[in-house]
Amino acid sequence: RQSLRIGLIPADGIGKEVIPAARAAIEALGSDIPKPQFVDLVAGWETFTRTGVALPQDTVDVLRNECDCALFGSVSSPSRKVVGYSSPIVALRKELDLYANIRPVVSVSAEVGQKASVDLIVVRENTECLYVKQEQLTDGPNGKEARATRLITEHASRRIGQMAFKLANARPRKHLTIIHKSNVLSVTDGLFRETVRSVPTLPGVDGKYDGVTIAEQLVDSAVYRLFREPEIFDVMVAPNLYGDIISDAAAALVGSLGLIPSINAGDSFVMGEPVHGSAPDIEGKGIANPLASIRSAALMLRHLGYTKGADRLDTAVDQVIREGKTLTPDLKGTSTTTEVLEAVLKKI
Ligand code: NAD
Ligand code: K
Ligand code: MN
Repeated sequence: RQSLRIGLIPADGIGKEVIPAARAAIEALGSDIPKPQFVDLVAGWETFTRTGVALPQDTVDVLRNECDCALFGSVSSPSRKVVGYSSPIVALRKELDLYANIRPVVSVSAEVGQKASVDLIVVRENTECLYVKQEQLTDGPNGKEARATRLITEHASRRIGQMAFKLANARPRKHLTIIHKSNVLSVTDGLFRETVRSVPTLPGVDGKYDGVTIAEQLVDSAVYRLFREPEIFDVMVAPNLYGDIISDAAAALVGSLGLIPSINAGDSFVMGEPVHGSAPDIEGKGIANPLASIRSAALMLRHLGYTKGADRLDTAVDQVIREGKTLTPDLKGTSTTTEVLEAVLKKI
């Protein structure tokens, strides 16, 4: 590959502050990766208020036809229902069939309030569950009634299960925990659980996952154990909503959402994305933590096989956290986004 075409979709709020930092970090890698070519693309709430569409078709087409990968910032989705609006990130994950959301949560320094020995990956199913967004509001005999469809398919559960086994098998501990609530939701979560469990018996697997130990944990007690003994978890695989919640909870153990990266991965495309949202409470102040986005760039590069570039980004971020001198206020520091970026660039 001569060049690496990277779509950039900062979207809303602090996305506009942290995605440029990730871009600068990638540019600093020089010849460790093919020459990056960035393509600026729009989506989000601001795009919606300007144009009436949150995810322009052009953005999807350019990503599909002209990009090798992408970085997404964060959207400001309103909590109330707005006619014609629907979350562009949820739509993008579906449009590009990015069925796996992979979220590593790792502690590197107790100094900045990180709970020791957290080293886990949340593998979140990214296309279905309650996020199919089929909701109805009707009038019942005693007032309004709201319903939502929760879709769990064998197909989606199997491919996320395969992804989780593959990731677990590549880690030293090789331990996989299936998160569900099938004591109550025996049909939907039951299907998820059984399908993931059956991955090692699929044709073609041929004992590949014999070394992986499998555990299960109900989602509520999983959060409890996550806070009390996070070291028991290695890879956690979960349906969409549980995975969303568990990974935000895990972020608290390492000090800040501003540290947690993710990739949205499919079989033919990958999009890096910090786990956090648009953070309206700190938007425009120049103090958003850029490290989650830089780590997301690293994760994206690693997924594409550019291990050396990814390692350099991760090592630089870890060094800045360990030194503890240049940190944003979410990590009890006093530095700005730009100062943290500069510190990372120096390490790179
Ligand atoms: P949030 O992640 O935006 O913020 C939660 C808290 O964490 C806030 O106090 C914020 O200041 C802090 N925080 C988050 N990222 C930070 C960073 N990089 N540096 C420093 N502090 C950081 O979650 P929220 O407040 O629940 O949601 C705000 C908006 O973001 C909503 O409109 C929501 O829909 C949207 N959102 C979007 C995504 C996405 O784009 N995938 C994900 C979550 C939330
Ligand atoms: K985000
Ligand atoms: Mn979330």
